[in-house]
Amino acid sequence: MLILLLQVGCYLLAGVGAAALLAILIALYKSKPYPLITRHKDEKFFLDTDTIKTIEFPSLDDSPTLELSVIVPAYNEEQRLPAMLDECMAYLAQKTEKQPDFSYEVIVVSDGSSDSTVSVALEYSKKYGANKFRVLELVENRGKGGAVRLGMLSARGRQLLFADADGATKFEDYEKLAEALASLAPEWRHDGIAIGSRAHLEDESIAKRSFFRTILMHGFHTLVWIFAVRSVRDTQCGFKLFTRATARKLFNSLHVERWAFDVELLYLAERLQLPMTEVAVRWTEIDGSKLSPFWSWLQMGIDLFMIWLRYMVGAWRIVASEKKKN
Ligand SMILES: Nc1nc2c(ncn2[C@@H]2O[C@H](COP(=O)(O)OP(=O)(O)O)[C@@H](O)[C@H]2O)c(=O)[nH]1
Ligand SMILES: [Mg+2]
Repeated sequence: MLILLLQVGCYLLAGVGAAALLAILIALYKSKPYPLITRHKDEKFFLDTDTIKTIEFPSLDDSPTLELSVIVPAYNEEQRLPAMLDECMAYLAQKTEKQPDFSYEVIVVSDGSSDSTVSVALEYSKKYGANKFRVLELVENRGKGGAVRLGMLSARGRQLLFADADGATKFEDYEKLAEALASLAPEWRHDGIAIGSRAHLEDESIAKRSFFRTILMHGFHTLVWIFAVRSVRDTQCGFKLFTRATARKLFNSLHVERWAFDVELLYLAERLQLPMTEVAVRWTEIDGSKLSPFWSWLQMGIDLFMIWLRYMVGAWRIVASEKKKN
């Protein structure tokens, strides 16, 4: 009886192993070396709320015409978005008062939301005008990475920041990121990334979190370290600032559109040896996260492994480094 059970166990294990291997091989076989960035026709335009006309977004390849673009990915964020936008717009207006040559835009990217995220955002566009505030409505959900990318590709700034819709980071801390970025890259043609970081809050957050979430967090950090990024302690903070030159390189090379996109971005930055620095930011955990603790972490773990494997075997390549060779 025991032997029979052992035999069944071995077959089962071998079956699962073979299925996993097959899945990996299929994933490798189906990978395209460079990302295919799809953009529906309607996703190329924004509504000018003054003239009620649709206007085509500019391209990240164009020369910049503003100082700062803020990209806010938003998926079903009708509840959390207003507080974040109020804080952000108030800060930016105040900054312009002190520094009249500072110019900015905010782009809310609705990631195929099914609630009233788009109409909430359009109210802001009406209030502030489409020069300062634009809404990019994706017709189909891509995941946070996909939404951030399309926002970046439509932006006009010399610097580009992405910031989560829940306002977890104190927006004012952009100031610290901008200072850090300026010391890495004096102008937009130079490369540089300033990464908002919650690493200094780790002990505090462990005290508040459940044991299970703490284990998941350490497991995730370890996987990131093994497979992808070694020089950044907090890869996941939704507050990162790029120069335009760096945004062009990274967002045209990015493959992952789901949660692990931050890790791929930083992995690419390490491979391309782009200057980057982590900057401590103030952070408040906001209720309503859409990351389910277990399944999202599992998906991210698999994504991390696949990022490593695909680049290792050359199934994925870096657009920017190919360009450099030519
Ligand atoms: N869950 C989810 N969030 C998305 C998606 N696309 C963009 N986002 C945005 O990603 C940001 C972070 O989401 P959040 O649920 O607060 O995640 P957490 O703070 O990492 O726990 C928010 O601005 C979301 O609106 C998507 O497909 N799913
Ligand atoms: Mg959040």
